[in-house]
Amino acid sequence: MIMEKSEPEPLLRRHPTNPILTSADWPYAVNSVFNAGAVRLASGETLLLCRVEDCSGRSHLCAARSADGVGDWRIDREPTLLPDAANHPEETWGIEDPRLVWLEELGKYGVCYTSYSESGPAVSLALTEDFCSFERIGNILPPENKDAGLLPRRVDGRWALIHRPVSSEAAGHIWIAYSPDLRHWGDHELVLKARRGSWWDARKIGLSAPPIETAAGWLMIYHSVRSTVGGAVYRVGLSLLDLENPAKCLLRSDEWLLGPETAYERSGDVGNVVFPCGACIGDDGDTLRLYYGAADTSVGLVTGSVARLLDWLHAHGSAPDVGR
Ligand code: BMA
Repeated sequence: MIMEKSEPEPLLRRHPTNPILTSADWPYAVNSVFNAGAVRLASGETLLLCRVEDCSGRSHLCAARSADGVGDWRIDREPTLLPDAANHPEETWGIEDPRLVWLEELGKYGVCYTSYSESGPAVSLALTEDFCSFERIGNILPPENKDAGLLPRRVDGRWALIHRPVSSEAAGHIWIAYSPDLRHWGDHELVLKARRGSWWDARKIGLSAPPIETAAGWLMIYHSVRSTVGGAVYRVGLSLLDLENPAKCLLRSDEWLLGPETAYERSGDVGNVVFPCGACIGDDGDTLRLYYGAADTSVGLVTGSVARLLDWLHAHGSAPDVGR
């Protein structure tokens, strides 16, 4: 007898209207729209700050707003935040991959982004109240570093920033830094190492959306870059950081949660890439909307439940190797 293969409810479900945003939706000519940061505004609307690659190959950021975070996007008619190479030479080759957080203490949103300098990618920070005007704090970590995101509140009196420097062996691990004022960063600590060998998250990993605060700890969604003879494959997994000491990783997932499967994830400007930069939580406090760049070409959306993700991580995760 042939047994039917049962399909359990996936932990992350692709939205049926995926990809939810593409270059065809844009009010001005662009090559591609992907790797969007996400935040819920006070009005309840969802704002995506998308990485938009123009037809010169350089990227800028452009905001799109929607009542339900799924459709009817209102897209800024012009770029929202352009590189400012005259005042910030580290932005010469564009600005990319924003991660957004609401900083309650300041009454402002923090926007961490990659500034693409002639010396390589670096981490920059800007603040905004409305995603119309921005106060650039500028380059906060030098090249080569990217995949940075702030925690939304101070931990033990200091701001905390997740980031991903690249070492001389071309390995990329996830680190944390602290600051009294968002400008001066130090006390760097290694949080999570890329695994080695055939693991899904071998060699290079980096933050996806900024960590989500839960009673169990900071839920940190992260991406991996696996090198294969056919090119790199970008996938997404989970980790959990200690609430009061986020440098301490409690658990990491042994398996990936999301990988390229659909046509729009498998092929595009850079195929085999799912690359989330932003997540929003619904009014129920549990529904997760995770926005990701698909093949460096469009924006996809997957939904899930924070409680289910945590249960899964506890059942299928392991304590990380803490070797420095
Ligand atoms: C990473 C970043 C992302 C990009 C990904 C796949 O290194 O540059 O912006 O989506 O590569 O090309």
